[in-house]
Amino acid sequence: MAIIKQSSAIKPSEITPKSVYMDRRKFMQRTVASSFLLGANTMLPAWADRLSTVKWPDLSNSTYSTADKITSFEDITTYNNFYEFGTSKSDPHQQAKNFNPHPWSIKVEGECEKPNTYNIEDFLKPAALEDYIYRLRCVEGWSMVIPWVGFSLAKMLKGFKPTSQAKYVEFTTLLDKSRMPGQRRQILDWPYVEGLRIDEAMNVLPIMAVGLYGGVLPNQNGAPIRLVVPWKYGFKSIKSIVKIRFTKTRPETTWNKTNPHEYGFYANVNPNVDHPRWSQKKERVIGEPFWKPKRATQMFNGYGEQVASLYSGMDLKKYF
Ligand SMILES: Nc1nc2c(c(=O)[nH]1)N[C@H]1C(S)=C(S)[C@@H](COP(=O)(O)O)O[C@H]1N2
Ligand SMILES: [Mo]
Repeated sequence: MAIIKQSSAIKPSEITPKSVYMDRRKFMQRTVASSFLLGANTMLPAWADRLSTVKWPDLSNSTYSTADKITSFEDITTYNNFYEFGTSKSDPHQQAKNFNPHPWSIKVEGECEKPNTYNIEDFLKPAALEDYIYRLRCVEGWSMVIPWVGFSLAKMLKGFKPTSQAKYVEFTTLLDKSRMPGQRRQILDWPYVEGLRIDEAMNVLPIMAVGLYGGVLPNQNGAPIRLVVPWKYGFKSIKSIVKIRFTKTRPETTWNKTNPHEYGFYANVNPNVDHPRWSQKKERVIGEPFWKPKRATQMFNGYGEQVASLYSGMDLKKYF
């Protein structure tokens, strides 16, 4: 494990992260989304040299946000899992530096009335964007608290008018080994694919995230758009999505295919169901000093009130 730095409880509005620097040209390429909202012509000169100063406007805080202490910007952006950019925690922030996520479109297909290829700008309606402070609990036994900027997955999906045949929804990450160097090695069966049951996807909690700490989404966190499902282990929260498909049958998902014994399709955070190789009862909170005791992992990552009913009558040891 990497050495963990202590985090500080700073509000998103107060932070001025200093770690991400990009040259002006790259910066402009990758911030089409925010230029679109902020009005590039007047705003650009003032903030063009630092990604950190780009802020999404007028964000209200989601009622589902946790009040727990937020992890530092530095830990959130330097301790990542993103195998398309390398397998160690420090790889993505190094290897994703030059990734250009603009222009970006999402292909929507399958069981819906409005299949199409949508530009990411189509979804960036200022009124729909909110701050969502969610704890990300990785299956590896650690967690961090991330102030996402995003919008409701359910609202997005409803816009595509899924048919009654749509029982699941599948998400796919970009496949491009020239831009995602980790894909040159067969570590996983690329592209990375994840999926949800349609009722899970339509729950109030999942979001499509387009930013964090009030700014645009850093490449290493899944730019320009990624899923966040707060009651499931982190691997369900798929990054850099280029395709959404409504299906009749359960999608074949990457980690479940890779090792079905260790990674179930549901992957609900559950302290009572151990991973075959370790306990899931506790988690190390990234940024906490080493001497602090681990945190007790919460059932459904603390979101039982919103999601327990999705699984009533299901044996969660069998459907892990
Ligand atoms: N495409 C893709 N999405 C991914 C991953 C990945 O390797 N590739 N890693 C997952 C895992 S295991 C975790 S814990 C989270 C980490 O998100 P973060 O780096 O933004 O904290 O992303 C998830 N989404
Ligand atoms: Mo993870």
